[in-house]
Order: sequence, then C-alpha cells, then structure tokens
Amino acid sequence: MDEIPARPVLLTGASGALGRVLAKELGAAGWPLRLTDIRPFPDPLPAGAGFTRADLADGMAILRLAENCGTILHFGGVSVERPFAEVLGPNIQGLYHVYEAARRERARVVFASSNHAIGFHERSERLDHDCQFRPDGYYGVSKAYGELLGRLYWDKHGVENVNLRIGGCRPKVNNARTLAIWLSYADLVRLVMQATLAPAVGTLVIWGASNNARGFWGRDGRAVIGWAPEDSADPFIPGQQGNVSGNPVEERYQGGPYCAIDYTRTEPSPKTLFPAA
Ligand code: 15L
Repeated sequence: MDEIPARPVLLTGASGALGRVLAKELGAAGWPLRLTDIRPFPDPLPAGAGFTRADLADGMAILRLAENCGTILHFGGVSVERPFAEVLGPNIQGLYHVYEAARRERARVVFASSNHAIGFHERSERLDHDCQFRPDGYYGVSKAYGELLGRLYWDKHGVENVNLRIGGCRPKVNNARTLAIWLSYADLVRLVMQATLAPAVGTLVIWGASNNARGFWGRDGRAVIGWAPEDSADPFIPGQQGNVSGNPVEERYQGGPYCAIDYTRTEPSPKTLFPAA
C-alpha cells in the first residue's frame, strides 16, 4: 500500500503496545505522523514524525494537536479494566475531546474499540456488527460509549469514523480464547491503513480479528474499506486449545477474564439480554 494521507495523521496512545506498532509501520511507510501519549515515547521517532506528551483529559491540548489533521487514530486511554474513576478522564472525557477536535478539523476518527464492548455475549454466539452492546466492565462501557459518540458525530456533524472492535492483538496466540479473537500486528496495520485511506466510510464497525476458524464474529463494515485479514490463529490451535483458565465465568463469555473481574452474580448472566415480551 503506497498511498500516503495528504494531511497529517494524529496517533493517540503512541507509547502503548499497539501505538508503537502503528508508529513504526506507518512511519516506515512515510506517513506524516503526529504522535501523542501521556507517557514518553519509548522508541526512536520515525522520520517525519513529531511527539508531544499530552493528557487526553486536556481538551485544549487535543485541539492543538489535531490542527490540520485529516485523521485521528485514537488508540489512547486506559486499555484494560480499571476502577471507574480511572477510566473517566482518559476514556470518557478524552473521547469527547477527540471528537470535538475531529469536528473542528473535519477529520476522520479511527477508534480502537474493543471486544469488551460486547464481552458478555456467550462464546457460542456468532455476532454481527449490529449486535447489542454487552460491556463486561467500565473499560468495555467506555468503548461502547466511544462507538456511540461516533454515531452522534456522524449523524449530527458528518464526522466520519471507523470503530475497530479489536479482539486480542498481540505477537502470538497465548491461550484458547485468543484462538477466536486474535488479530495479528500485520492485519492491524493493514486495517488501520485501509480505514484511513478509504475514500468514504460514514460510520462503521469492523471486527478486529484475523481469519480465525474459531472466531466469534461475522458481518461488519470491512467491504466499505476493502480490508480482509491475511493472517490466522489456526496454526496455534494444537498448542493453545487446552490452555484454559478453569474459571467458569471467564470461559463462558467472549470477554473472558474481564467478565470474571468483580463478578457477583450467583447464576450465570442470561444468554438473552432482554426477556421476551
Ligand atoms: C483489550 O481490549 C485490551 O486492550 C487488551 O489488553 C486485551 O486484554 C484484549 O482486550 C483481550 O480481550 O484479550
């Protein structure tokens, strides 16, 4: 993919695991990058990229960083389950600041959403992009909220957005659940590139998973951006299929360990969210 975005691309969360992968690969492809994170950037800066330390809860800082940008790749914020007070600033206020900046710049938002927005669906279910939100913690709620902000800013202000409902994006499959939700780094990079370069996207949800035979997810908006995963978790099946936690709550639901955190029900959560009328 040789095309390069005409306007600068702001990458939040640049010092995080996925941010570092994107900074390196998009930088190597010659993309005009503006990197930001609350933590220092730990790697050599890619040629043509600048880094600014900023807090997502600081709206003015985000507005300044986004000036003249055509795309905001929003990978910043709390990236695991945390108490609500810790999620509030970076993920709730922060998302609002990102969308206000996108609105001002007429920029597109590519948002790192998460499987934890739908984590309380059972693993036996095959979900499409329009399934109900079933967040499995405050972090998952913040991701569902981020997707909904995208809908609001599209409907009300015409701000385009692509919401990547990422599964488990890491170098290797490390347990049985990840056989279903794995997204390789290379598939992530291609996905972000296509989401940025596609001529028109409106508002989309795309499952961020490689081509995994055991996957939980079906239809989504990938055809609009022309993306299809090229990697697969399947070669890891022999080594990882028996690698389960032994926790019944964790193993029942798609969100896995996040569902089991602070779980106080005595009966399993029902398969259907709303009882039949
Ligand atoms: C996520 O959303 C997290 O950011 C990541 O750290 C993993 O926990 C992943 O989900 C997962 O579900 O494995």
